[in-house]
Amino acid sequence: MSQKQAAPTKSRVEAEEQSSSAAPPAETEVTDEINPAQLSLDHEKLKQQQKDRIAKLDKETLQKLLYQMILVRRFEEKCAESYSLGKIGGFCHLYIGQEAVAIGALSALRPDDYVLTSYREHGHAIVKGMSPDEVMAELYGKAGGCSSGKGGSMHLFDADKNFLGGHGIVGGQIPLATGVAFGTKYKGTDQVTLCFFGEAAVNQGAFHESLNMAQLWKLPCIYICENNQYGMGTSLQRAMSLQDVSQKAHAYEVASEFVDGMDVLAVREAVQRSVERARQKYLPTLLEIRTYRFMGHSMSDPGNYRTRAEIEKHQERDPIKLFTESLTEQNVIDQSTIDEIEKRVRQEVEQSVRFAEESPLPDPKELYTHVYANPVTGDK
Ligand SMILES: Cc1ncc(C[n+]2csc(CCOP(=O)(O)OP(=O)(O)O)c2C)c(N)n1
Ligand SMILES: [Mg+2]
Repeated sequence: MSQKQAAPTKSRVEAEEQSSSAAPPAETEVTDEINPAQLSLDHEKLKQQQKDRIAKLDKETLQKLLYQMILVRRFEEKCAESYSLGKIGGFCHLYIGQEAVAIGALSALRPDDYVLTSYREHGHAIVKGMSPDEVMAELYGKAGGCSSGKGGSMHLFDADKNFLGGHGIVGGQIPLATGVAFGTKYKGTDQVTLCFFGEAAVNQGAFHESLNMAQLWKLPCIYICENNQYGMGTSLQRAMSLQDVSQKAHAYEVASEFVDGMDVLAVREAVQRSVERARQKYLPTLLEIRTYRFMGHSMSDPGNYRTRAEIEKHQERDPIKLFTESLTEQNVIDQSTIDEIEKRVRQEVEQSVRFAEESPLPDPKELYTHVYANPVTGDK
């Protein structure tokens, strides 16, 4: 008689490293019912956790994080306005509500680390060091854009800044990032690669193949699932059998954590732990960062798959509002600091629109440059 196999352990890596994994909170189920008392309790609890983290950081770092979140928010509000005016065409996916994820995560990196992400990438690109001018011009389809106006919103790219896109194929960037991490390890550098993707990408085979190889080959890649709970108009509940995304790492013995994506400092700390694991031990990590997008999937989303009440419930935990309140209560900033940040941001965003408006359209002669053609068949 065959011996009964022992139940699989949760994760060998987790057990070894005592990573501070937290289980997703039970109350994450989305309902239309709003309980103001519960909301205010949640808000206070989250603020207290954030305050404990604030106490560990210097004023300059904290103010920079707030400035970056406000810059990305205002930049995208301007994108929405310009899109409605017909100045931006094609697809345009806004990141409003999710800012704490990119800003917290990128604050844990060195400039020479790599970042790859999906089409919801305006914020990642700006925080990785690309100028709002070249990003806005790209959205306008102008020659001054980072991809010479030929890529648009979904194809921001800057190899000099180690920002490798901007990808329109759901999950397409996951194997690419795995390859980038392989490349840095092969060359013997200690750079790490951050790969962002939505929770719908987790159902793609490419995600599973990448995690398997990353752990097997010990690659310094950090997989960040920005779980905003929807893939276009389909909720996570309707599309995924195991909704605790962080648990999927256990199948490959990859270390994982569940993180509150509305707290910029919680994200920063989780990514710092992952970066250390990647730089020092060449080990991958999967982070499930739970967040919510306040706008539609793209600018053309009628939004009839969720209620206004559901959106408002999540807006109570707006990451910028939460961080501003915590910083104010901790005396790190006051109203005059907030006004200064808003003024500086307004000028930068207005400047980016001026730059985009004044930049010429791409020269028609450029039509076939940078276009991939198969050298064997000649297919475009
Ligand atoms: C391989 C592939 N299948 C389908 C699509 C169409 N599509 C574009 S975005 C999207 C939803 C992706 O949702 P998620 O990964 O959660 O990212 P989010 O948009 O929420 O940031 C789908 C299905 C695509 N671009 N690529
Ligand atoms: Mg999603």
